[in-house]
Amino acid sequence: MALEALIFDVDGTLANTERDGHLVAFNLAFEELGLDWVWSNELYHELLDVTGGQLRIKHYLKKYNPDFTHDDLDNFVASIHALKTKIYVRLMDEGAVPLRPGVERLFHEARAKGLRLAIATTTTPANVDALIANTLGREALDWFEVIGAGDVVPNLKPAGDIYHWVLKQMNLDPNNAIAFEDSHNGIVSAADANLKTLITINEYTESHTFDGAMVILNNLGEPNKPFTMIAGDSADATYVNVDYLRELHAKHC
Ligand code: XBP
Ligand code: MG
Repeated sequence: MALEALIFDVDGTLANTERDGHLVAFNLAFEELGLDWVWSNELYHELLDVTGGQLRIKHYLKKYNPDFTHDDLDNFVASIHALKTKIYVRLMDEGAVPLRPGVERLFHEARAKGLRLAIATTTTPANVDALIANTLGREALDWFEVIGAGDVVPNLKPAGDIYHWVLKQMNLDPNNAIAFEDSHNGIVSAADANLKTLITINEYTESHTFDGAMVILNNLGEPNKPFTMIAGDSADATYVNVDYLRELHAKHC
């Protein structure tokens, strides 16, 4: 089985968007709407167990603010979330969040070597556009054969729906691809679609379990800034490049 494609999660994998983008945007939206809800970094860490912004707000209300009531909660939460998305896009336009180490380098090399690229995320499509356009340039959106985001599928991660959807759009056998994820929910989702996964952890996910991961790294690394391997076979590589991915793929897929 040859390696043909790389499928990337977005939040926490391409960039640390949760802390510097989503969390900031949620709090600004609450403030703008006159709500006295303030999510601390610690609270957000817990709330991240629930994927999808609207479901996360509902989870927050149920668990941490049970006295709050509203006649039409679904619409109210949808309106908060719409404002949060607007604010998030503005933050990205202001250049709030850079890509994580190695991400841009790997995209360029993978493209040069003919690998197919795709995205599989539970975030809102406008957020993906804003991150990519503001870090790599708007034309980089065309680097991805498929961008699977948000509610194109009924169930968000950890359900496998989004990875199944992306594989179907690409007419791709999971054995010919690698997924890139940062979280437990992410790897569970990818595994449901029979994809092997490379994990780069971050501050919110370093204590997660990643059963079945090919390798767990602190980040993808750069030639002058090696990755730290947290779990996985030792390798000669010090940063993730296409040769290293082919080696991992041959071993695991
Ligand atoms: C991302 C998410 C999203 C974002 C917020 O998970 O769970 O909900 O936190 O974006 P993953 P929205 O990295 O696994 O894709 O508010 O647009 O949902
Ligand atoms: Mg993620």
